[in-house]
Amino acid sequence: MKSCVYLSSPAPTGEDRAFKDGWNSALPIGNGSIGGMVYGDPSRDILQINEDTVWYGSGGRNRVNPLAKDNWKKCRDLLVEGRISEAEKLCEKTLYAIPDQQRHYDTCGHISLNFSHDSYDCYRRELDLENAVCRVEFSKNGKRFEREYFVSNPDQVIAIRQRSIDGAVFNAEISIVPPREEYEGDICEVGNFAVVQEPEGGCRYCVMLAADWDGFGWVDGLKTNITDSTEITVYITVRSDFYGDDILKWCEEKLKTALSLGYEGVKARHIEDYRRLYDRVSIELDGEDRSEIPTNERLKCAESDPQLAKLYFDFGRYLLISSSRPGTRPANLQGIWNKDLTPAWGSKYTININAEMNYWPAGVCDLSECEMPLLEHLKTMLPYGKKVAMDMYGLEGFCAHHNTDIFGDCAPQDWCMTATVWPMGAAWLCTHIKSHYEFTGDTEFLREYIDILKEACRFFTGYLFEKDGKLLTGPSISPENTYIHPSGERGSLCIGPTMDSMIIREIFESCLEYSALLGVEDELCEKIREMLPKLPKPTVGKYGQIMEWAEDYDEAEPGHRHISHLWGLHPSNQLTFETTPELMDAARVTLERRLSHGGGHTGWSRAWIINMWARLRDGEKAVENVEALLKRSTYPNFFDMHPPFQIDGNFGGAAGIAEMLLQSQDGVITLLPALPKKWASGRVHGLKARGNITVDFEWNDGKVTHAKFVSNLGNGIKTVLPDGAELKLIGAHAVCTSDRGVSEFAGDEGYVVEYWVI
Ligand code: FUC
Repeated sequence: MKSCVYLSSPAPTGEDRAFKDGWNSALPIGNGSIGGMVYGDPSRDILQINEDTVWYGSGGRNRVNPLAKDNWKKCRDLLVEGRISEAEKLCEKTLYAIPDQQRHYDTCGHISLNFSHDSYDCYRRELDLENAVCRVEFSKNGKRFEREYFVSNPDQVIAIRQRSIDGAVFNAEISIVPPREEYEGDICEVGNFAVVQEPEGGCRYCVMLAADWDGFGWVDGLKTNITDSTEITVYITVRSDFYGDDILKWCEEKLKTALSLGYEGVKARHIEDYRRLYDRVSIELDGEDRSEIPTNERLKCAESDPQLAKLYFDFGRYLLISSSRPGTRPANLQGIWNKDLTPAWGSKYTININAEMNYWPAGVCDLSECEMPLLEHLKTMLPYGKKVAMDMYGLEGFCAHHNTDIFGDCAPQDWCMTATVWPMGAAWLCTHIKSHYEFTGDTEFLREYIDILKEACRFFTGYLFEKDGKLLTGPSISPENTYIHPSGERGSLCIGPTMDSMIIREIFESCLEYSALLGVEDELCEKIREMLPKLPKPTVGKYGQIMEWAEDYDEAEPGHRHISHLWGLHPSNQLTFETTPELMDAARVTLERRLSHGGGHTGWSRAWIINMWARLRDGEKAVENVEALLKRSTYPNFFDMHPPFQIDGNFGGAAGIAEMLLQSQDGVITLLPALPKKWASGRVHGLKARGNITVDFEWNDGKVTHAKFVSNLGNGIKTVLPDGAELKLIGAHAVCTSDRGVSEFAGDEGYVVEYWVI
């Protein structure tokens, strides 16, 4: 079944809606760096454009509050004494950064495409996820027209072609529309361009356009006019001087190459490049084919349409490949797609869940190279994070708070008591060093990143403090919740929230494991080894829940969207049925409690919940939340709705769907850990398990009938073989079977374990 988002009308392009809700019906295209939103109107079309380095202002600012160093421990002492409001007042005055805002992501404006197609019928618009091409079809007076749009990674251009299928002629007027009033515009050898300067010392960027046509055409300022044509092709490119390029020369070269390759040449290279990544994985869930119903209509009946989950999964992979490629900036809160000059939350990187969630599908979907921008960003952050640790806390090591921007700013963001002072951002990001390594097994990568991990650990060796024999963080928060103190006071600032200890445990343990593996053990490891036993373990509270804070406080908002204290369940594996069964029960109570109070009301929160139910091996609850994500938190263009649009839910949802089909977080590859009855039969090809193991399998009536595991690096494979499995081994041998029924295999690089259940 073809994987495509299909809509039966264009996105509204009228002045009052185009850059408001109309945008949520436009379809995203991108190559990791350059992005476009396709409205697809036959007559007055819009392509809204972005480039991943076009951010407002410049970097290198030191926003740390100069009073912080002398006061953060006073805040801590007040919290220990239970003097919460005094602690929060002191925090506001001394720990909040000045100014409070990091830099934000911007739009590059749009391309307006006016055609002589004022009346039309037989309209269809689709985003073909298999080829990353957006296609619009319509008829005028019985003559058929087709328009295609894509963004090429090898050639760094947006390509748009409109052609008449029946040889009818049309006119077109195509204009570059910069987002700001001030710009330099001109014509050049290949076409025309606009250069815009971002305010406050920000980057300069160029939007350049070249067109190819039959008929008659001329360029006039930012406008290209074409008459009596049967086929026109438009190439657009965008480049900022973030990388220090001569942007006009760069753009001209890209457009010249595209013009000389021609539309079919550029398209063939684009599809080959894209499919190299996309075709690695596929999932099929058997069921009725509803692909001829517009996708936005199908969303309304999500509970009877398992194919939508497959489409959501494919769309998530499409978005990752289209917004994050080696060498680009990481996908931000909106990936690369943003229509605003002042976007929600700055469309930057919120690192108390959102930016990390963007990369949850990378490993399992065999797209680990698309995760590199996030990991590379740690290198950008490191010098700033070390300065923040020193200037704000007087400590060595790497510290970031709950946001970062393209320049790697690590100082606190916003003046917001529930979010701002949380020194865990770098640490959470560093857990991606572990997950990236687990999926790829790439020790060279680990060697390159171990020092960053160590710097994040080093910060906590100085920062943690001992209370009643436990090492705690503070002043911190449990993102972004508020507790009720036994005195009746409400507070957010606290000491020792559960998530902090879980994250620190993870980076400490990784640091020890990888230092030993790489032979780079040092004094820091010694220190960590002493400290680890004193890190608090998760505790069960009065409702049978995992406690969110160091004390069993009630939550002011029991249905809060953040479920930070289940971080150990997902994304981490500190809670498992095998090692901590009583905590798994408590995790279930925690989740039920959140949901019964209205949890999951934002798209990303719902997506996290899917992953958590999958880890709790409850397929019915997981699918209920997949359906809720589709029905309540998805825009017509399939973008995740926070609201407004935020891409994390798309990525978290895709990861959750994979998590329902395959898990490997505890070293054992489990097939169908959380399969709902509705997904009774299907097939998976190419998902990755930790250890760099490629997995294919098929199931029928909820039971695996065939599975194949390829150990790409020769790492051990552990899995439970179903009763009656007929085994075939290539280059492999069985090592042992444990009392839990886990069979273990070993072999040469690329060895294969395959079985059938007849
Ligand atoms: C966190 C969340 C919000 C939103 C923002 C970008 O602060 O609590 O819901 O996703 O990030």
